[in-house]
Amino acid sequence: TSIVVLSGGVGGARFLRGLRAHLADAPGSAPGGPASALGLPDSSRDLAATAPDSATVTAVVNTGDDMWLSGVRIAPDLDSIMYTLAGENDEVRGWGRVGESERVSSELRAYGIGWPWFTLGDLDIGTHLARTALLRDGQTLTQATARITSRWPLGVRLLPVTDSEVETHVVVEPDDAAEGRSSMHFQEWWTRHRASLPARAFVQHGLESTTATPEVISAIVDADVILVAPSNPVVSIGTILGIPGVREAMAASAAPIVGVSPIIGGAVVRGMADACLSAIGVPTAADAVARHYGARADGGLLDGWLIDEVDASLAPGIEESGIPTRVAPLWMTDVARSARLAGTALDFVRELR
Ligand code: GDP
Ligand code: FO1
Ligand code: CA
Repeated sequence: TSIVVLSGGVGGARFLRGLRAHLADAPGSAPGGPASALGLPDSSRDLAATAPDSATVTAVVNTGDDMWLSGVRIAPDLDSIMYTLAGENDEVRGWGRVGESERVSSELRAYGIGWPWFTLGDLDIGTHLARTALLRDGQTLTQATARITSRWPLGVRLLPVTDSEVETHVVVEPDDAAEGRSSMHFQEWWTRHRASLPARAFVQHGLESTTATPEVISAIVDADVILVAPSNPVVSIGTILGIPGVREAMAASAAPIVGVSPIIGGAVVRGMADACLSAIGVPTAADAVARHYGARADGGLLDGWLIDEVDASLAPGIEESGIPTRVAPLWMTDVARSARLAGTALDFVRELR
């Protein structure tokens, strides 16, 4: 079984960690099955029953947050997923490496290089240097990512959605808060201004003459299952879908497409995705996000949509819009809960087949 997950950073990373755990624990996991295919330790293969159903997981990852800073290429969502699946992420802070130090960053600040409000941890800089070295040697971001992620047994293949530098910029009011500028890189709007400057639009710079990578297109077209992680619908999933070739590949794929709502009880679980949704006129509600993605039968994205129990009253309304809906606990507060959520999503896919 080939499972493709469209993913942003933290929400996507948590979902992928749960999916990996679910597949490792599934009764069907046999030697040579999901556990080994996913590069997990032997202990997780002990459930070795009979079914030879092996699963591979490929994450198609947003690269719109990426940028050059202080001479290095930074890819926040790829790194969030890599660190989380490696168990190396800072769970409390929500980004970067655990046990991080900031000596290099304070030197850069002293030189006035980089963004003073954006901290590159010392360990994290190791990743950026490695990526930059590979890119400067002529490798694509896809190749550089494969090389960098091979350090850890992630159990998930990470594919940047594109190898081109397509970066998300935010169109804002050119007032004092924006220092007179009418647009800025997403990272400045998100991290420096905490999404507080009203956004008029999100624009993908560098979109001309770009496409999704061949690896992404064939992963999607050949997938047996496609899951849309509970990621930011605008600047994570929206950015992925905006890369030419992705929507066409999704439409062409025979795989059912099931999405998981990042909105629980009419609020974002963490972060400021609500500011992104209001900028594009979508209410912060599980049904509104489903309608925004659209029913696949009507040329939209989704064959199915998972919402939380607290949003269950929305279910009939969503189904009227042509999107079959299931209700499940969507909080990914620990790996076990995330694994159950992933299992529910896969059960739902089976019902839709
Ligand atoms: P980012 O790139 O780091 O912003 O991460 P993503 O785009 O992957 O995901 C951000 C979204 O994840 C936010 O809008 C949150 O609402 C959502 N999210 C975070 N934790 C959870 C959770 O436990 N359950 C669900 N359903 N969504 C979550
Ligand atoms: N988020 C912050 O709030 N402050 C930072 O200084 C910061 C640095 C940083 C460095 C590398 C990296 O990959 C991510 C970093 N983040 C930081 C997180 C990042 O701004 C965002 O949360 C995402 O781009 C949104 O997904
Ligand atoms: Ca992101």
